[in-house]
Amino acid sequence: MDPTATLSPVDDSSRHGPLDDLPTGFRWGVATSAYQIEGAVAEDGRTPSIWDTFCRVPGAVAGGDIGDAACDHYHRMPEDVALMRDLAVDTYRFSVAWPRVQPGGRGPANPAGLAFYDRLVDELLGNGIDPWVTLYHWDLPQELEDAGGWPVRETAYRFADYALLVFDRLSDRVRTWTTLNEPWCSAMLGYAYGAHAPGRRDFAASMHAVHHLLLAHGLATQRMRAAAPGPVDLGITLNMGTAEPATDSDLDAAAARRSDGLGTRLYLDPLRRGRYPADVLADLERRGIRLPVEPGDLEIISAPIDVLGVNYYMGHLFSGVDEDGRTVDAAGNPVVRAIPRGLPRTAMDWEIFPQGLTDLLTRVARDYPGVPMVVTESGAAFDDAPDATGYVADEDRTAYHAAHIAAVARACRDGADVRGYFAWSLLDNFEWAYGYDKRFGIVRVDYDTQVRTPKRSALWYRDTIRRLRG
Ligand code: IFM
Repeated sequence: MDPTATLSPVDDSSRHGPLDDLPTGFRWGVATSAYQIEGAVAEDGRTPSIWDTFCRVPGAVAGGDIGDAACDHYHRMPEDVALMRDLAVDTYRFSVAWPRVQPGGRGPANPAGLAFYDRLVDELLGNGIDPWVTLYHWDLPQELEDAGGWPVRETAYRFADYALLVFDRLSDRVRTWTTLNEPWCSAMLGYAYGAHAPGRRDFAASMHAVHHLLLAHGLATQRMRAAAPGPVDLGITLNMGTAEPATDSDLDAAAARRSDGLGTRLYLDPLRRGRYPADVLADLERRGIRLPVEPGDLEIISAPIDVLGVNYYMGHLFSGVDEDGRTVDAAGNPVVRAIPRGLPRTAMDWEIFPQGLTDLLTRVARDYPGVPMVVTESGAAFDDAPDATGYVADEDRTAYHAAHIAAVARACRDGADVRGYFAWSLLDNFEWAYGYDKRFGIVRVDYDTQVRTPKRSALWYRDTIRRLRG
């Protein structure tokens, strides 16, 4: 199929509910991250990140996949920007690779590394696309992990220095800055569960990482605000879901509270209220863990932000009882078990629950008012079946985006201030520990040839954007 062909517009109003409630000026974007697409890991002075190291650990990543080439975006950037222009998106959310810009995580900027992002920003602006920078999407310089990583306070100060190097170079052209992407993943998947780089399994260390990630955000935010040459929008992106009790039992209510506490309130409370949630601190205390908070930290962490990025993929019901009827696990901690709703699932085995996005956005608007939100990631992996030309008629992914955009519109109707939706992801890419097998892109990447082919979801997204823009 000719990928430039116009599809007949999908009638969202009958299929998924009205989109009229999306506000004027709503941003339509696509998102990626550096390690997942760039490749060129040893070029122009870039040094290894924790993901370069982790990928070499036998069994850490499915299929032994590595990010050395990824989507070769580093060499194909103008082609990828042209693709975005053809898809009619107005915003591109990308991340900057710390070890490309500041090899080793300390000292001066690497001019060749910064120059890549300089060219990217110019290319975007030249094509009428607004650049949206994420400063950290999980690629910590390996040297900083060797010095202790996020569980160590010093890493927060190193991040603030790095942030300023990028900000000084790009803030004359970039208005919107996200400090961290999904600090929950950095802390929990990286330091508690060992599923992501650096692959540690130490719950206490992960809680220290939470505090230092938030401190890093606050320090960088303060310094960027002070250095801003003009108006800027500063913020952070959190991955959040919904957590509801599976039944009205006290045990299930406690399980939902614990999940919500560690997944959402542990981040939003200090960021927006300047304090950690008392129930979470008490739970941690019972496990002998204290957050390493020093005087003044919470004022820094709660520095005002201009936008909150929301990444949503799923919502859960929780039970406080395991399959065998136990209420505490082998380590003596209360059971927190996700209970399936019986909904259709993506290739990640994640339940598809668009209403959860409405619920999440309205909840955040209610409990943490005063800051606009943008859905900085929403998307799904499916087992794509390309035709002979590489085209994927991904009705499943198209329906996923349509349903989640409609969910955003419902949240806006219910009073949430949501100002954009970014599809995750522009391209099929390196899906971390799942390797290249899980494809989230609205554009297919043939990893043998690096040919990009817009899927049906991309064409639908383009047509929807054009139609809603009027
Ligand atoms: O691919 C990731 C992305 O890097 C962060 N948010 C979730 C996506 C899908 O797992």
